Amino acid sequence: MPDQDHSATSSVQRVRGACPHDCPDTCALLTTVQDGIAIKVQGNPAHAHTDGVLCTKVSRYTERTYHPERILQPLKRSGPKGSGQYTPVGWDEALGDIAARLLAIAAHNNPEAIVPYSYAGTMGLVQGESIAARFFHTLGASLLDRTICASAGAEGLVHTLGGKVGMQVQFFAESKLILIWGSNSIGSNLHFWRYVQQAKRNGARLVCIDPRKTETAEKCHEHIALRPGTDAALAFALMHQLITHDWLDHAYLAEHTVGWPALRERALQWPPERAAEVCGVPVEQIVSLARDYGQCVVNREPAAIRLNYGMQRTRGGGNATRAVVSLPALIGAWRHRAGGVLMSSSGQFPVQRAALQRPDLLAGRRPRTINMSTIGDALLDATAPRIEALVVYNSNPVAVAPDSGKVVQGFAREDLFTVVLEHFQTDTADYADYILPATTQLEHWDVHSGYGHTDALLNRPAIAPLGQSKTNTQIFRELAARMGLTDPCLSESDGELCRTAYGAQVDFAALLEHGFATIPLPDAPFATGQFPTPSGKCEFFSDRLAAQGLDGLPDYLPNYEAAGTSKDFPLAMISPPARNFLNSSFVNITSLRHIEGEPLLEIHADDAQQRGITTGAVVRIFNQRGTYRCKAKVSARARVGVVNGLGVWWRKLGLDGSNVNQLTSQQLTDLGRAPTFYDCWVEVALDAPPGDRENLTSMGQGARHRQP
Ligand SMILES: Nc1nc2c(c(=O)[nH]1)N[C@H]1C(S)=C(S)[C@@H](COP(=O)(O)OP(=O)(O)OC[C@H]3O[C@@H](n4cnc5c(=O)[nH]c(N)nc54)[C@H](O)[C@@H]3O)O[C@H]1N2
Ligand SMILES: Nc1nc2c(c(=O)[nH]1)N[C@H]1C(S)=C(S)[C@@H](COP(=O)(O)OP(=O)(O)OC[C@H]3O[C@@H](n4cnc5c(=O)[nH]c(N)nc54)[C@H](O)[C@@H]3O)O[C@H]1N2
Ligand code: SF4
Ligand SMILES: [Mo]
Repeated sequence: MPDQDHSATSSVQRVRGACPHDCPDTCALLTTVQDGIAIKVQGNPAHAHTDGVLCTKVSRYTERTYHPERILQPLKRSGPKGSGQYTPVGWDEALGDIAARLLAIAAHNNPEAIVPYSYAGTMGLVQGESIAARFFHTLGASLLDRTICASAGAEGLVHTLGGKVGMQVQFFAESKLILIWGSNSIGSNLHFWRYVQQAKRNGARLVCIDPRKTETAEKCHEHIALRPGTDAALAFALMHQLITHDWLDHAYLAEHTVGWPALRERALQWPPERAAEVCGVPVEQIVSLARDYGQCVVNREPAAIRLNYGMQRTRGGGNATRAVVSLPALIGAWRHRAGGVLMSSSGQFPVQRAALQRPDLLAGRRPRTINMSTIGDALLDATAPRIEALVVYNSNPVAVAPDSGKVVQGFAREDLFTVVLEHFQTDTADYADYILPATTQLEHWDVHSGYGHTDALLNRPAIAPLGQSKTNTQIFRELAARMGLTDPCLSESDGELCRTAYGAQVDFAALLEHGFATIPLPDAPFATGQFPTPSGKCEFFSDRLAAQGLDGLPDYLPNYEAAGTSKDFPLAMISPPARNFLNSSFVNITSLRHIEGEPLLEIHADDAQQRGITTGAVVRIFNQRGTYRCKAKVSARARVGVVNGLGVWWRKLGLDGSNVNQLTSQQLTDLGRAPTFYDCWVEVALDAPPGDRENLTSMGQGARHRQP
């Protein structure tokens, strides 16, 4: 397989690929290429989950790929950090200088002073952590704890079900009751929503559990608008009702679970009235949901839960996940292929991570680990070895990491050497010493796993790399060579890496031929237990957690910054993703940004009225960490006491050059060391009434020089 197959012919070709974005759907793409130019990106109809359909974002992929602001040559900083001023330089100069700087830091200080920072800009196994990981492991650089999205929920899953495992997504179409819990499926998991519609047509009842009245909540039969971070309380109240009405599968509990007597005891402390108080929802809603769920065991009908990461971004996110994913075992829902729970399927892929990333290259060294979710504090920490160099790829931390006041202050350090591999001059790239032009998914090979279905995918390049862009892998290969790192694994080609990703576990010939391959799995994986836990059972009580000195049972842990507990900051703020962006990706795509409009704060009419706020007014949202200004929208999407700051906008496209993360904190979750984006108290005040142009300076101008 050639490394880069840029066969530009005059004919029209259709090239099979995979969507690289951090989305549970991992769609199969078909790119139409004419004379070497990608003219259309569509869904591959041969792939059942994709079904020929893509979301609006990726349907416009050519607009992103050929965007006039794409970075197509290496850039060297020519102004102060954060100014966004750069001069083009050749690859030779850029890589030569970066290699020399990194070598000097490694030699004079400590290789641990060098820190990689990456996440899921591409979810590709090759353009993600392959050569990059080998490079940093060879150097002995600091390790990165990649916690920014899902690690609280992941730990919750691991300590209950045994891994990131669950129902097969397509069987939701056969469920009779579907709880969509902490997820805006229509916005962020569109292909799952197709299965839900099928189920609905077959008479299924749909319940959405979400503080925000999302477009998904509107289309369900019932919406439970609980306070952020109170999901465990709701789960315990459901258990309470299942127990007191004896809507239980006693045989399943006896044979396939651990710790039922103890969990039962704890759940009995949660009568619905107590949970209603904590969650801020009517007690009848809880009782009726419990009845619906309980009837499924009585009638032997499948009940399914689509849990998603929206509910684990608060202090108790890990415990809440444990409580919710315990529910199916109480009613024996796992006996049905259309019953159980799905949070993430990623643990079901046989990815050969060690072969790809080669942790053995550490050769006995144990570098420290930096948590990506507290990068602000880490950059400002003066303890040796101070972070001296940061190499950022597949991520935009200045926009997406919490407590951005601190993040920006850290990135602005004059003594920090920062390299950013990017497609665009993001908020993070504005602080780079060098910006290196990376290829997009249309320009490189990759292999994909996913977290919302269980098909492996292959991505073929559709077009040649634009301008002087290079693949992430190629950039790290060349950097390694210039730094005198000679292990042959540092020069493996993308073709070899694609084959390494699954080794013999997935038929590579099938990937080449069809573009995807389904991982063989049982229809109802836990119908007879066989959970991948140490006990082989669903672990309500986890000995592994108890051994760490933690509670072996799930519990309800109130938010650090619970709604209504602070006199100064009486409102809770959540900041869920916008439908037409993907985290901070696509914010610079004009047609998509026009659909989203501008950064908005949704606020309930009662909360707005108390503060003299009307739709279109500019508001100040503030807490102990800072202030962020945007326009308000008085909206029934917001519940009383909770405001919604939508989307991860680029800071430089917001008023005053900031975004919602100016307000979020670096406090971490109970399990998984993850951020608590949706555990954030604020106050909101009127800044300027609607139409006051004077207060709308700098919208879209990029007040990019502003420091915290
Ligand atoms: N269009 C689009 N799709 C995306 C993304 C995107 O930015 N845009 N992001 C991608 C990424 S990185 C991820 S991780 C996934 C996330 O996918 P999901 O986890 O499904 O996340 P969202 O759809 O954002 O749903 C989060 C929902 O949780 C709600 N929520 C907030 N706090 C709580 C809470 O305490 N309890 C409950 N029950 N609900 C709460 C929010 O209001 C929101 O509607 O989506 C991916 N897909
Ligand atoms: N307030 C708040 N903050 C949040 C969230 C929230 O809900 N609320 N969501 C959080 C979540 S769930 C996540 S996952 C994180 C996401 O945070 P990130 O993983 O940082 O995701 P993006 O913001 O999409 O930034 C990815 C960047 O990678 C670049 N990229 C894409 N492909 C490639 C490639 O092949 N090579 C290189 N070199 N670069 C590439 C893109 O251009 C983009 O700028 O944000 C988190 N931040
Ligand atoms: S972002 Fe999600 S829905 Fe859109 S094309 Fe990619 S995988 Fe499919
Ligand atoms: Mo995420």
